[in-house]
Amino acid sequence: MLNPLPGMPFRKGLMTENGDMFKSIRERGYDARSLSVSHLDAVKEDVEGLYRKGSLAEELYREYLFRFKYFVPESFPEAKSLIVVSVPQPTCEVSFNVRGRRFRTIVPPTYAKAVDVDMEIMDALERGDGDGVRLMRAILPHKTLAARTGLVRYGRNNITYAPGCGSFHRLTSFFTDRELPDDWQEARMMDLCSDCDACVRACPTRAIDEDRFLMHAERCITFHNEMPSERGFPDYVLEGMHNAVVGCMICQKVCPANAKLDNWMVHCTEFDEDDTSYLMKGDFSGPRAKRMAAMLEPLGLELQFFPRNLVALMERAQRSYGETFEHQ
Ligand code: B12
Ligand code: SF4
Ligand code: SF4
Repeated sequence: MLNPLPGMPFRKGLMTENGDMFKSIRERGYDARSLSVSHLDAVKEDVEGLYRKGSLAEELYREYLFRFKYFVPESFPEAKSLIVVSVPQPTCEVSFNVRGRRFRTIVPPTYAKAVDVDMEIMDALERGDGDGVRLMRAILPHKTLAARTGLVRYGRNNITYAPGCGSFHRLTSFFTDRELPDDWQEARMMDLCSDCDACVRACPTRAIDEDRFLMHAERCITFHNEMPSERGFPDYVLEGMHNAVVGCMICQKVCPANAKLDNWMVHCTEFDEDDTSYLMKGDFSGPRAKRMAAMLEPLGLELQFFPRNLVALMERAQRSYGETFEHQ
């Protein structure tokens, strides 16, 4: 899910009369906060301190967390602040076709259009600033930054929640040469979680722990279905647990803070019989692979998730619903 934009150049801002950098962001229904780069060591300690204590699984750290860069980029020594942005996103419905039947499933919020969203935010920030602001995407733990600025609060499921869109939002962060308000504060949990344990009970792999706030991310279905297909699933990820082409929505679906968002879904893509059978075969050599990868990319999907994730979903659907494939 780390999706840096390699080589993204600095971009010059546009001139406008309005100096409010976040105005254009908020007009789009997004929200943003800022913090001083002087907190980067503390952000590092928030994550690395847990690693040193042995609370983060080695594999999780190796796959995702070692990549964070908790310093002002060498190529951007003028960076003074960090901006963290929350972008509401719906669930994406996708359909596959098998033997004359349509199989409907989902891609959870935040996978689709990651690169487009970052570009759009940079444009909006430039427009809002109106005075040649410089921006560079930050390779940092966005939830930590967002919670540490009060932009979001953590749920017990370790996902963050923003006002108005619950957990259905993507996070992204940028370095900037602007001196912006320093919103630094303690990370907080949602009030609702004090009397609730719905996600703890619902998580099928027991990744969310009753006794400690930090989840066991290495047990999360998402951790396994984001890995290359040839890895398969561990014994405790059972057939009936799969519920999305990638990721998992169970702990967000049961959450009362998302009650009004459960049906926030847009239809994104349909794969015809030919495409579906290509994905199910899992032989991605040859020129067709490139075309298929391009078709998957806007959804945030990768060829390496196939055929494993689709096979697992279809097996579940067949078992639960017979041959109808009317899933989700
Ligand atoms: C690694 C990673 C994963 C891993 C590990 C998940 C995890 N919980 O860390 C896996 C592959 C499992 C994963 C799964 C998912 N991910 Co992910 N993932 C990331 C990534 C790359 C880094 C996350 C990270 O920093 N983890 C390290 C841990 C230590 O950080 P943390 O979870 O924030 O933990 C903090 C708290 O526990 C806090 N803390 C400790 N004790 C206490 C006590 C209290 C009371 C409080 C308040 C806080 C607190 O301290 C920790 C450090 O700050 C980010 C992208 C990015 N660049 O940030 C996306 C990201 C976090 N993922 C995201 C999403 C959407 C998901 C999924 C929901 C996708 C899906 N539908 O399946 C699932 C959710 C699983 C879950 N229940 O968390 C979004 C989250 C958006 C949001 N609304 O919050 C992100 C930000 C991607 C994005 N650009 O939007 N992900
Ligand atoms: S399900 Fe309950 S405990 Fe879990 S995040 Fe939502 S409100 Fe908090
Ligand atoms: S995303 Fe699924 S597997 Fe991961 S913690 Fe939530 S319910 Fe558990």
